Amino acid sequence: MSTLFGYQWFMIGLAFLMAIIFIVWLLVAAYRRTNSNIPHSTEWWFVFLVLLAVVMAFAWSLNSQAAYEKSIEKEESFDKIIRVYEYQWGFAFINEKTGESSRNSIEVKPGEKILFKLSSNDVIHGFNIPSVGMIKEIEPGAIMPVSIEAPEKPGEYIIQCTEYCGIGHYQMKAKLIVGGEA
Ligand SMILES: [Cu+2]
Repeated sequence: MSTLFGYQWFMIGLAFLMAIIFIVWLLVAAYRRTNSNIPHSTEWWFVFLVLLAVVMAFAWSLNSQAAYEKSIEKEESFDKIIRVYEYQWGFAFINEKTGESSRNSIEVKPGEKILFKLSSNDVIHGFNIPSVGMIKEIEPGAIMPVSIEAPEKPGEYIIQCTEYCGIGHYQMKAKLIVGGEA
């Protein structure tokens, strides 16, 4: 997390430095143009732009690398990462680490931190777990990450679609089964 901040400051600093160099260079060029007959070369513009592009590309790659590492680190802090495919009309769950899959029910442990990666196979669906205050709309073609903390009390909790998605909408429900030891 702190590394990302570091890179961001690095980039801001770099942008400032480049801006200052650019302004000084413009002033020098303007001074030369008005005060002497030294031929003004356009090659320096080109060199400067290439240099700027290289430096910015380098900074950008550092920054995206840091963002990538941060996202991995963030995912590792979850107890479970579950891909959720919503379709007309139901829910399919796949555990990203173990490959375990289930339909219309998902088993978790009390208090577990769960990252759901939601997607829709067809139309707009909703993803609602009233017991944990989760409600999200999912459009086809996107993967939407949402996280919950499983209820502490073992039992069955409802997961349901909250966007009207056709004739089967009212039966589009799944169970969040909380059981076992945390
Ligand atoms: Cu639906």
